[in-house]
Amino acid sequence: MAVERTLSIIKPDAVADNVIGKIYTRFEDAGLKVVAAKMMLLSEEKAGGFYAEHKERPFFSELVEFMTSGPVLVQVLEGEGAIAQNRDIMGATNPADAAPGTIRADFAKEVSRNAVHGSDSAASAAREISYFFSESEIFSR
Ligand code: DAT
Ligand code: MG
Repeated sequence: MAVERTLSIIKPDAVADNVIGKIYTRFEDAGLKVVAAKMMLLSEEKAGGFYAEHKERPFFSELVEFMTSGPVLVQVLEGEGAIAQNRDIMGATNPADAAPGTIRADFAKEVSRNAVHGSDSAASAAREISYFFSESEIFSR
């Protein structure tokens, strides 16, 4: 399998719950390297643009409101099959459906506040990484 990069976000609920380190440990234990990271408070425009594919969904305004409600930690993860690997360790979108031991099962409380984001395909990873990072801010190792 090829080395890939994927875009990950630790969402405002998990930052507020003070579990950044615990979630980073999950990435590292899964063989994913944090090769770029920044903490930021997303504007409505930045959050809405990030989730543009969901613009017509009934939960869109709630999603943008939540994603702008406090700081997030955005990172690029790199590793073998990183995109699928990250989705695996995140667990299902709804924490009620997430497999035991996944990040969402352990750190999220509801579908609308589900602790982490992870790119779902190579195309979305490329778009999402460049949405937050320039190539000079990414440190492969
Ligand atoms: P994922 O984050 O697992 O890729 P998604 O792309 O379908 O899930 O949705 C993006 C985010 O939107 C998701 O992390 C939380 C929110 N969301 C999805 N479905 C929802 C719902 N039924 N009610 C409230 N928020 C929802
Ligand atoms: Mg998604």
